[in-house]
Order: sequence, then C-alpha cells, then structure tokens
Amino acid sequence: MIEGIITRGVGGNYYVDIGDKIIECRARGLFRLKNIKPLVGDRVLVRITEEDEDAGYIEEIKERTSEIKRPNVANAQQLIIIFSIKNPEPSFLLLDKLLIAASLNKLKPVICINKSDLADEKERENILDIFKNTGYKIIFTSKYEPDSLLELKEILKDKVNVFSGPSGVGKSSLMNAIEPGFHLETGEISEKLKRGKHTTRHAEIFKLSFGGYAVDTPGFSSFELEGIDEYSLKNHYPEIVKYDEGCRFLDCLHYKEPGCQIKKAVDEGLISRIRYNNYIRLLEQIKSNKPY
Ligand SMILES: Nc1nc2c(ncn2[C@@H]2O[C@H](COP(=O)(O)OP(=O)(O)O)[C@@H](O)[C@H]2O)c(=O)[nH]1
Ligand SMILES: [Mg+2]
Ligand SMILES: [Zn+2]
Repeated sequence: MIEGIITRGVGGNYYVDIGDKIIECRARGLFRLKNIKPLVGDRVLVRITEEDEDAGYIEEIKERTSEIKRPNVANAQQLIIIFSIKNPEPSFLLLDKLLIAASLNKLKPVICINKSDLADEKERENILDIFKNTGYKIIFTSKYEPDSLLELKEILKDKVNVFSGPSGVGKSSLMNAIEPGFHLETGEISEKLKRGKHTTRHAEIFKLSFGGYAVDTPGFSSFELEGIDEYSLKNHYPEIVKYDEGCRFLDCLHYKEPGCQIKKAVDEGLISRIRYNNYIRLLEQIKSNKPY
C-alpha cells in the first residue's frame, strides 16, 4: 500500500496525492461502519486497483493531529493570519480572536502583516510591540518585496497551512505572488462578483510547488468564543500565562481584582495595553453570555 494525503473530496470520491501523482479513490465500507468519514488533509494508506493504476481504495486513515471546520480539514498545522499594515488597518481584536482560534484548534499561528511596503520602520515596531512577550511568529510581507515572499515561503514549506484574514488585506495577491500557478482574482470588483457564487464549497487543499499545502478559510473570521469559559480565556494569551504569578487571588481573572500582577505588568509595559484591553473585552463578552 502507498501513503498519501487527501487533497479533495467530492461525492464519495477522494483525490489522494501520493507524491508524484493524484490517485482517485473510494473509501472502504469499513469506515462507514466505524462512522469515520475521510477528510481532506487526512493521511491515508491506499491500495491501487489492479485494473487502473490511477485509481484505488483508501484502506486506512492515520490518526489526526487536528481537525478544523469550515472548511472541514484534518491535520492542518499552521494558521497564517493575514492583516495589512494599512488599507485597511488591522483590527487587533479580530487578530486576537484568530490567535485564540489557532490555539483552540491546535494550529501554530503565524501573524503575517501584509502591504508592508506602505509602512515605515516605526509602524512595524508598533506592531511588534503589541505582541511583545507572546512568542508569536510575526512576519511583514509585501508582493513588492521579494525577500519577504522568500521568508513566507520558508514558513509555509512542507506544512499544511490555513490562510485566514479579512478581505482586502491582499491574501489573493500574496498567494499569487508566492505561487504563480494560482491565478486568484484580486481587487474589490472581483470580490463582489464572487460573493454568493461559492455557497456550496467543498474543502480542498492546494499543493504548493515548493512543498506543503494551502487552504483558505472564510470560517474563522466569524469565529465566536466557542468552548472557552472566563477562566480558560487567559490561557490563550501567552504573555498573561508568562506573568501569571503572585496575584492576591489564586483564581484572579486579572479583571477588577486588587493586587493583580497582570495589571502591574501592563502598567510596567511588559504586556501591551491593546492586548490586555482585548482580553478584557472578550472576558466581558464571555461573562455576559453566561446565564446566571
Ligand atoms: N501596497 C500594496 N497593495 C497590495 C498588496 N497586496 C495587495 N494589494 C492591493 O490590495 C487590494 C486587495 O488585494 P487582494 O489580493 O484582492 O486582497 P484579498 O481580498 O485579501 O484577497 C488590491 O487593490 C491589491 O492591489 C501589497 O503587498 N502592497
Ligand atoms: Mg481574495
Ligand atoms: Zn491578576
């Protein structure tokens, strides 16, 4: 049997990339018995049919390391969160929500600040300052700066990458710049035309010529704080975890409690006030949804 990765699934047919070619496969009945549905991104073992060397059966699905919804993809490894430094300016609250989504979905987040040709050194430093002490990987990219594209490619290489970010930040332009074979539509007019067309999306991961895969997700942008309660939210802020020691109350939410070390760390400039304020906004949102 040959190992491969499912890149596309349409009506019970699965397209499995085995390295040098794509094999069209059916899943074996035993998956249905076990109530397992093969997903795009699944690493599988395939038995090639005797009659046709481009067709086969999926015999085994390897254990998944992650599973995201909308689109439903298994084994994604990185979430590439794309915002632009301006036109439009980044929403740091949405950026935080995407970082939390990455954390919840066991994806490594990479913050990609695009259109960096429009920014000066000071503006870049302001962004880096917001994420100080988080440990997040942050890169600045522009379709006009070839070195930045090389850096992005190095990060994407050999990984299953999920792209996320609001429209207009240059996602499609960026993909086209790193992968000339993509020919994605760019600009506002094409965005409008596309709207409403792709209502029945089937998941698909796209092979990158330099190694790895890419998949686009519209779903994460409407992300709600599913599965997080007020006490677990802080675990998704690495810099809060880092300085979370010595608060007067053991279960301190770093909210209105006296003797809070996190508020002190914000005052001392160790934690960005923008990040802290977002944390408080999300905390209040979680609290208010709670039926008391
Ligand atoms: N200055 C600058 N503009 C860019 C860059 N990338 C894209 N744009 C412009 O931003 C607009 C939106 O780009 P598009 O790729 O369609 O964004 P998407 O909606 O995120 O896919 C277009 O007018 C692009 O020409 C960049 O690196 N620098
Ligand atoms: Mg686009
Ligand atoms: Zn505290």
